[in-house]
Amino acid sequence: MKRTFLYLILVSLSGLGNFLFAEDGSRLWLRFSDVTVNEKLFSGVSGRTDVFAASEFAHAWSQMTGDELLTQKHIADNSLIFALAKDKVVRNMRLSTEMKKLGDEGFLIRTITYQNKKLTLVAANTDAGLLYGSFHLLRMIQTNTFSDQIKVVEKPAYDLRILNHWDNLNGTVERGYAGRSIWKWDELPAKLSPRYEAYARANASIGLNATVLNNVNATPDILTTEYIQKIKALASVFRPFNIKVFISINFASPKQLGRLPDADPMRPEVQKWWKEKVKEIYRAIPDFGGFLVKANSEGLPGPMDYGRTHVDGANMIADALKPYGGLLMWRAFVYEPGDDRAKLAYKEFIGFDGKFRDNVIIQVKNGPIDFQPREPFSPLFGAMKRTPVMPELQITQEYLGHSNHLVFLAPMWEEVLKSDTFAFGKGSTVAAVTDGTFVKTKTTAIAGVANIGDDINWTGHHFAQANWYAFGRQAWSHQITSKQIAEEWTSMTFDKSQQTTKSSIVNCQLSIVEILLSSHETCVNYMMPLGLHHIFAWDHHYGPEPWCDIPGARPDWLPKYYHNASKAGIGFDRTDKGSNAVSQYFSPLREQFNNIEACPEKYLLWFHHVPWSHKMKNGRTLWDELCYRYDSGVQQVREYQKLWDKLESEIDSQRFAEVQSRLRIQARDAVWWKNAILLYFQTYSQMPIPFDIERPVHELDDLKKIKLDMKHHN
Ligand code: BDP
Repeated sequence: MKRTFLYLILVSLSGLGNFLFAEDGSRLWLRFSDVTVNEKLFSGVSGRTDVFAASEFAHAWSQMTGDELLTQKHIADNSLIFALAKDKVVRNMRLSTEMKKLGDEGFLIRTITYQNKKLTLVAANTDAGLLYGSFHLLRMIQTNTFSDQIKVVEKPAYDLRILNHWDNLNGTVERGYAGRSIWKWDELPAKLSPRYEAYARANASIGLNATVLNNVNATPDILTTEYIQKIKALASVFRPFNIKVFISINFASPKQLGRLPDADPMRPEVQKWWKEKVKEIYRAIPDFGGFLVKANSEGLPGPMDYGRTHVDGANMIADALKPYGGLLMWRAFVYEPGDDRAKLAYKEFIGFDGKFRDNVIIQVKNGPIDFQPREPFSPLFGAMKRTPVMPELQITQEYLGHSNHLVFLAPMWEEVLKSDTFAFGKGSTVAAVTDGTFVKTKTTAIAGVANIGDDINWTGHHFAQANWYAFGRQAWSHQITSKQIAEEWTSMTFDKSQQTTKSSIVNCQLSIVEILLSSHETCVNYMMPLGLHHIFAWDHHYGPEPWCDIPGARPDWLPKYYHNASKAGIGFDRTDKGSNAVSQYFSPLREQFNNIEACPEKYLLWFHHVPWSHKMKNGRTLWDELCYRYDSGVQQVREYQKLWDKLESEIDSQRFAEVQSRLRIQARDAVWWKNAILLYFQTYSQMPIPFDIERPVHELDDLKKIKLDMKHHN
């Protein structure tokens, strides 16, 4: 990485651009032309003017002001900048320990007074740091937090902040709800869609620095010479934005592509095949990131097909990547049948702790099952004490209403990252056991499964952009609050779409933030409160199907496995009297989860099978509480509809109408969920729905007949 040092100087601001853009959501949160810059401007870029950060800043600047950003080349009176560059203020800073601590991607932004002028300085050790610093400064301007007293020092929590695309080479996207893949494989490498650069810019603006281009359910084709050329073309677009490219690979590739008899990791020809393939990739893309592997999971091939272990398979590929500094991300999403599914990944991997090469990192989903609306954290976090582990979050809303429901996921991820594992005593949060604080590793990382497609607004629902944004911000800083993220995103995304007064903009933004911050809990309430999980419709996971029964299906793919409803009660007994999944957690959590009185109610039915008449902390019976939770989920969505409708005059008509229409779907779906779940479970509880709650408007038998045509949901 090039060592560099740059400072951007804003003495004051002037000018106002007036560009007209369609309000179709395509500009994401980078709506620079809508920024009101209301002071007088003098700006300069000094140091190396060829720095990419400077051109990105200039790009935004010209949209904000309608003016070109002045660089030292253009400024008639550039003596100030030259003098500053030579001045001891800057020289001292260059050498300061503070600068050293910034590492490769950190930056500082500071107001200094120089020759009686207030200047804003962005400084970093590398081009990448400057890029992040410049976007941070832009964000301050966008969110009206720019001042003449800035003192910001930032560096990222994780080394690698990665989007995982589940994009197939045929252009479809697994669990994608925003159109087709943005990667136009047929056109690559010759034709580069302008979307690639826009994608890279958006990622850089929120601190993301890596991408896995293709689905974890990978086909061997991605490793053909033809595809390597296509990947190379994408990598060249992303490189200036400091984004490293990774791909998912299929473990059986040596057999299928290389025509070897098998893909046994102990077979020398197999090892050689991987070495050659990796060499070919690095010849084309010297800064290639590495591979992501889903092996022996959901029918995919892996080392266990040959009586080998995950360690054998991972280390073999890691050895091929090692000479080039490549990283191998190996997924722990495995659940060979045989025990409570929530225990399987831990059981499989815990014995491998400390046995992987140092360029292997284990990718663990946030919860032990599968990206449910709410899960306790996976017990693998903290348990692997000598192995790098990276959290995998799901940005795409597979289990949270696809792109029809407005659900802001930052609070869910914040809950996970801030959960205490107690692995190294109090304070060993999921964040701290994965960011290098407790487990010393060469590389730390966090991944989010992308929700991006080729829809004009990128993510299907306009508000789903907030989840892409939030993932980037939390990957950069796991200490940032959901509230701060919601406020930032809202003020960058819904700024001055209409010519309204300042106070109406503020009110509008307050309403949006209010919706965002409560929306995850709302969704949990109308889908799966109190620790319920996986009671979704078969396969597409949209809508309720707690009664689902597919003859011959794996039991742990069916809702009944998880809810266990009977006349006696409901929930999965994972206590020491049941599957004993609680034993995979550290004390005092395992005792807490094990004890029905101490277990947090949000996880009650995750860990316990509970009688319908069980007394909740608020004095209600479990059955009544369930009814009220579902009902409050419905009421909350209705509230969002009202809040949104009130904003009509504040929001551009296109985005207003599109969100309004999806809120209607969400409200109907919430009623559907409530009716389906309560009517179905009532056949077991045989208790009345509390009389102050709105009555169901469906018949259970009709709800059971619903089979969705998922074309409408993709
Ligand atoms: C599940 C999805 C499936 C993915 C799998 C995975 O339903 O489409 O392939 O996870 O993460 O959530 O591998």
